[in-house]
Amino acid sequence: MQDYELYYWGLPFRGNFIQLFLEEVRADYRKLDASEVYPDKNLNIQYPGMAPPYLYDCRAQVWFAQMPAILMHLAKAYHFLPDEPVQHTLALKVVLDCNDILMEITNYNGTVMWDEDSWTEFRTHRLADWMAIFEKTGQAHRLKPEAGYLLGSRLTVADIATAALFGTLVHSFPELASDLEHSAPCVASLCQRVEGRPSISPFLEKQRRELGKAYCGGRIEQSLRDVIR
Ligand SMILES: N[C@@H](CCC(=O)N[C@@H](CS)C(=O)NCC(=O)O)C(=O)O
Repeated sequence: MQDYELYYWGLPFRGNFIQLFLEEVRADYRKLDASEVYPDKNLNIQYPGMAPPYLYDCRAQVWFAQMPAILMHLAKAYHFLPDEPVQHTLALKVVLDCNDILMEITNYNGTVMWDEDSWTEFRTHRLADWMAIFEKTGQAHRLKPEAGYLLGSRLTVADIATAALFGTLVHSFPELASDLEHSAPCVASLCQRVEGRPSISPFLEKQRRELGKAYCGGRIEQSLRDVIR
């Protein structure tokens, strides 16, 4: 029996936050398709969530939904939280910021499709501000262009989440690489360092070979592709 089962679609979007972490710690896990649980069996699990990702902790025999909760569960188990208690809260704040950005970039899970004007407004203001928020957090912890981590002296869950967010975004939409470079240059290179880690890069190479530039899927990804250029 492996230690974890991760249920997500064949897409990076929210799943990669969990999967990059599991790869980094070389966890013994199985990735299964979200359709094994969602939507039909969703209410049958112990602590149902509204939507994927789901993590089943096989040893504890507990189901978790909600990406930030899953990531914090793993971070505690593998000592991937910063050492200072105040920084624990900051790590959670970073993961929640990431999840807010996922929600915003998909226009609230595809509730409304992007058009040129709404996308330009979002890209120029809120997305740029979000990037600057990460850069400022890193600078407060001595993140430099060629070295350092978002919350201090060692790799934590906040770095994995940051790379899963912005690394995936600029891979899937290379047009946004210059936005990240402009608003958050140290974060841009942090993402490259995390993605290049020996534990993570073989996974990403294989995933990107198989999935290409796929991001969140569905009509909302198409709408993003139509407006990003
Ligand atoms: N707040 C949840 C959001 C989960 C979520 O929206 N999942 C998306 C895929 S990334 C989905 O399948 N949505 C379909 C739905 O909400 O029914 C989390 O962070 O895990």
